[in-house]
Amino acid sequence: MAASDLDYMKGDIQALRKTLMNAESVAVLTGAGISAESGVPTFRGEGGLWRNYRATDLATPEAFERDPELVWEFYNWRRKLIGGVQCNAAHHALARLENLIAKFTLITQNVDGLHFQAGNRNVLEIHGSIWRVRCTRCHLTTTDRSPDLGPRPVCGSCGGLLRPAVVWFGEALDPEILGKAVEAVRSCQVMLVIGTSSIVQPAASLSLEAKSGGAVVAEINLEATPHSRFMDFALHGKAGEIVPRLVEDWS
Ligand code: BJW
Repeated sequence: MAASDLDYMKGDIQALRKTLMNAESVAVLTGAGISAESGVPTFRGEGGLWRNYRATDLATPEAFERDPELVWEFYNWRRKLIGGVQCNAAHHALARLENLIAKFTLITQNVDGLHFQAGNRNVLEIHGSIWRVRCTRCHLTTTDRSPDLGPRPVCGSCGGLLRPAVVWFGEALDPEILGKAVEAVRSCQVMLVIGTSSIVQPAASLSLEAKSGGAVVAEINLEATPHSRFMDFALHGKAGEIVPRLVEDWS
């Protein structure tokens, strides 16, 4: 670990665990890093998807308009990959945390559905879900867990071209879901920010909202992020090792 990363490490696991044990209202924001130990690639950093693929070719509405078959190839590949992985210790620990806290909201940027699979209930999927598809003609959204939808899947209702029901760059997040996320972070006592590079907006700003609302904010990440300096806790390590320790031995 570089000296500059160590500079931003703040607090320790036991102090954060105690802070959580005293909290009645907790919000959590997760990103791709929480699913990395399950075998789901992240977007940025070592092994990240955007190292090998250009986001502008695959995750924008313009890319889909230009070449829907290329975009579907990318999403079918990810559906097969994600469909074969299991939740890891960090997902399971957050499911346990939801049962320990009176008011708990899990906001995820991930589209993999692993938080639901682990047993969390109050989950806001702010970037959508890879397991939902939306018709580009009639806008009907349906759930489909087939591993491969083929190169040009069509709507069972109107025959229009289907697209993944995820949020691409340049698209607005669902205002109702984003509104619930903002409400959760503004009213929480503690916010955990786990496995996100804190680069993509508006998700990245949620921890700043929590901080300005008076919450204790804690980052858990392999490395420092642009937000580490604002955090009350910045714990650097694997989510699958740190998050379970936060929910150990609550009496
Ligand atoms: C571990 C670990 C382990 C690894 N343990 N840690 C303001 C300023 C500048 C730009 C903008 C702005 N506002 C909007 C923008 C534009 C854009 C944006 O933010 N661009 C930035 C790149 C600068 N935002 C948007 O376009 C958004 N839309 C929007 O704002 O619309 C406005 C609008 C209003 C009204 C009308 C129209 C428009 C939409 C953003 C959508 C993002 N979509 C994607 C794809 C989703 C679908 C899919 O999955 O295919 O979402 S991109 C990708 O990035 C994905 C992720 O959810 C998102 C965030 O990535 P995340 O989760 O942080 O992953 P990584 O890989 O970046 O980081 C992983 C982290 O984990 C690293 O830090 C590792 O260290 C760590 N890690 N292993 C712990 N084991």
